[in-house]
Amino acid sequence: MAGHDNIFAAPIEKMGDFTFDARVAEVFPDMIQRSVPGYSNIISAIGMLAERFAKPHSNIYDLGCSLGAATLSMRRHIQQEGCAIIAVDNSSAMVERCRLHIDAYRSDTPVTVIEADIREIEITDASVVVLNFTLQFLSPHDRQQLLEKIYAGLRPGGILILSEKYIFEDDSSNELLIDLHHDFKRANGYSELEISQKRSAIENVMRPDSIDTHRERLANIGFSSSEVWFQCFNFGSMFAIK
Ligand code: GEK
Repeated sequence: MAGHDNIFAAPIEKMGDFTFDARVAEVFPDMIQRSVPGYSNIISAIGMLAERFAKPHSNIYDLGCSLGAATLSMRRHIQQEGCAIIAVDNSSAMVERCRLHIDAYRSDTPVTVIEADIREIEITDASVVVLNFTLQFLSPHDRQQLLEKIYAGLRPGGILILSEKYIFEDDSSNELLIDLHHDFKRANGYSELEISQKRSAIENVMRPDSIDTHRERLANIGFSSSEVWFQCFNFGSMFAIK
């Protein structure tokens, strides 16, 4: 069963880079709830957006699905017939547990959980694509390529839901929003040591973009519109429509 996240609670002598291993997968629901402001609201709204945008006989992708929270929310909401959800993650620990969550209930909308790198998979005939806090783990070059592939695989009128941690160009605003995020973590029971050790571990594997960078990149790729529909501190979610 899922546990309490105390991965960074004790002093760590040599800080390795953060990886999505079995230890992380085990505590992931607790970790993401206590670390990402608005996570549950975003998951619920992904279901609502999928209900609105899913088209009959189309594919729905959840890229970097972790334990499948967005997939489960979409599966609950989608009413169109013939939709297929494809959930992808390259962490075997996540995929193994994700399959257990998906298989716990039956539904009319089939879900396939694939262990793969999202940079390698094909995206075809999609009406909805979700990148819920995943794009930020790729290099800038790979972000661009993945978004181009998603655009090419989306049907006209299809939606990309893109949730990310942001940086802000104005230094003092950026620091304030980071501080508020750390207050949020403290309020959720993380200690100073946990906050600073997690920050060091994640800094090498996650380099956030600004909202402007996201919007410009999406427009340059060809998306007809994009908008931030949720933001809390330095975390948020956008949609982009083809
Ligand atoms: C949620 N969307 O709960 N290929 C496949 N998966 C990847 C790759 C890659 N190249 N890089 C990272 N991942 C989820 C939360 S977590 C966000 C997403 C976080 C996977 C990685 O294994 C992890 O499961 C996920 O992306 C990021 O709605 O932990 O901050």
